[in-house]
Amino acid sequence: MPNFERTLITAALPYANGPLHIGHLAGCYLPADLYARFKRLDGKRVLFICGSDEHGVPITISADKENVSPQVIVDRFHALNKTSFERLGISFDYYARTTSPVHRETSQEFFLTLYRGGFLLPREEPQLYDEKAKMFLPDRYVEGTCPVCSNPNARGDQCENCGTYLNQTELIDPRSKVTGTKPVVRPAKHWYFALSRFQGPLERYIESHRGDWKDNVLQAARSWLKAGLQDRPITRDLSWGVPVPLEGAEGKVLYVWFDAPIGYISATKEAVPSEDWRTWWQNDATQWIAFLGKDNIVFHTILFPAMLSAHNEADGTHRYILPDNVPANEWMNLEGQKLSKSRGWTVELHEIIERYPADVIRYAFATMLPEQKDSDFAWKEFQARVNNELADIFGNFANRVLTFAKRNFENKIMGNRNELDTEGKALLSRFGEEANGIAQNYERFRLREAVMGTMDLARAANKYFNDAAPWQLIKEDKANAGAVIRSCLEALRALAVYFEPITPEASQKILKTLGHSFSEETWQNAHEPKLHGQTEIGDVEILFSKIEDETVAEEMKRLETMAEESARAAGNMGIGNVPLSTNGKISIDDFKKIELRTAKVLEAERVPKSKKLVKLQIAIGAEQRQIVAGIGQKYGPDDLVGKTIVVVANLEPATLMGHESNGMLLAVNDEHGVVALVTSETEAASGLEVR
Ligand code: B3M
Ligand code: ZN
Repeated sequence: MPNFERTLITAALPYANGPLHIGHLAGCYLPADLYARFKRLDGKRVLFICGSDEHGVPITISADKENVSPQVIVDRFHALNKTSFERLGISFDYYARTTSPVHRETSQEFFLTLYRGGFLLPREEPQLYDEKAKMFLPDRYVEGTCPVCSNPNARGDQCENCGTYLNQTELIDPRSKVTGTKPVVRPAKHWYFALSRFQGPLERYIESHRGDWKDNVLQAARSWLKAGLQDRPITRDLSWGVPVPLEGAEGKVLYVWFDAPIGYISATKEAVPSEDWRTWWQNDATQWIAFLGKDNIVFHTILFPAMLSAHNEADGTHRYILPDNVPANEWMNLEGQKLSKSRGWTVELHEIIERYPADVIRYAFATMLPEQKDSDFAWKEFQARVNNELADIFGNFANRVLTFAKRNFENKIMGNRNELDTEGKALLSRFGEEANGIAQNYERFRLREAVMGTMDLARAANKYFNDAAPWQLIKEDKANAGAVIRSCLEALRALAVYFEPITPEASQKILKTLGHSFSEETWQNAHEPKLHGQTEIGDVEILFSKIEDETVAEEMKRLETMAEESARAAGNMGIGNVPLSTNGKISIDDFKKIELRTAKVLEAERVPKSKKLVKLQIAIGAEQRQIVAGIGQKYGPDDLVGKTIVVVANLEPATLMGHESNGMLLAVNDEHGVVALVTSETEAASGLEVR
């Protein structure tokens, strides 16, 4: 590996249009932070940059929904996400915003350099236009059927089902998300980036990393290259964004994927004084590691490298570096299902940090990173990791050693740094060797393994304490017991260093208790004894509390409730306590749109892992179908089979905790939930109309 003088670490700039969730943490921000903290301990100069991506259609769509300006949205979520990161101990050196003046200027300059270099060309191309709203539709304002996989809800820029990147005019049966009407095709003028010219250079760039990049990243980049690079429009008809700095481009802004990555550069300008930003971006002795989630891979391995290369050709004096590595992760699922905000199947960062200490979250997630393939987050596993590893191994070792030293050696660190017993010395030199292996895992972005390896060191320390049995030894030979405890205290100090990337708060606490500071510590010298004899040992706190079974049950219940509420809000399972409508009266014709019918319950079973959901097979006349209802706290399967209930028969299907529901049963609710089913008074046949 070349000898770099400094490491620039970027983490994808999250859209400031909603709260971040655990998938973001595991996919990008925790790995980036583990790596940044490791590099700092390894004595490297590090600049760790992130910030809010405050442009783009996801933000204008959120603003439209709430009927507020985009600024209101980005102010809210920039603050929320920045605070979540701080509370989780994500150690960004700078957290920027792409609405800043420096960013606007930097991206306009970048655009103009490419424009003058002949890399941006105007073109008139057919685009979808909403005649009712009188506007051209940016990609995410259009939905339609995917030409590749026939998913009926593909977006104008990408089909989320098969992952294909689309041109909006390729959508079959497009619909405008603004008015719901079918848009027409009209020519629109935009500037196109000459991406196709970089096919060869990018192929060589990607293949030059075949030995050091992760397979998933190489594959994503190669599949784009294989399809052949096309010139891409990089301007949009929108009012929110960085204005295109050309005459005749009024009302147009830079495409968010053009300005967002430039955000790393403008953030650096804001983070470091004057011209220093160039040493981070335009110096071959800088190593740049770009952390991001799976869906951002092509933008960081193809589009942005091409933009930087174009800038290099156009500028001539200054040369930008390209990413040295892009260690993107796969997805993290939640309790066996895809994370989904709209389905309420999510755990948001600002919430989880209210309930658990940062270190506990960091450790547990670090053991479950989706590095090679998708991983699954389960609350039971969270509990097991925290209780059986973090608390029982690392926490327990710290507690036993400190308590023993305080009790038996007058509250002080005994002896001096040369007075270790033989096994204690062996333990520390083993630490030194294994730390090299762990460092290699960090460098190769095998962070899960690095974390497991670190926990193994704590395991070895515990074993050493058990084998040495100082509580026995002290009865016979106090000096020898002192040497054992001195070894344990040095091992604890070293563990605090090795665990710092994972559990920074606990590591600080341990060193403070030992009257020691990080300034004397590096990854390489952590195994060398350093504690000063006679130092007073501070108060001993329990480092990690265990997670109770009830807490896990509460988390599961919270998930279920959220999933049900989301389904209800989406109008698919109208069980709830809704105030009576006062003004929003509907006509009899409106009411007739709702098809209510009697149905016979044929079979019923509880949905696994859910207290509330019951899955029913029902007959509506000759037709048989499945519905899922949130009535499980009042009704069990046996109460239901054979009943004649009333269902909304013409409701769009919905999926609840992975089970399809084809209709909704009617039930009486109070504020605690369901109190009674609506049934037919006589044993009516099923399929009859209810009105
Ligand atoms: N905001 C996409 C995302 O949040 C985008 C990343 C920009 S990184 C330059 O997934
Ligand atoms: Zn598709």
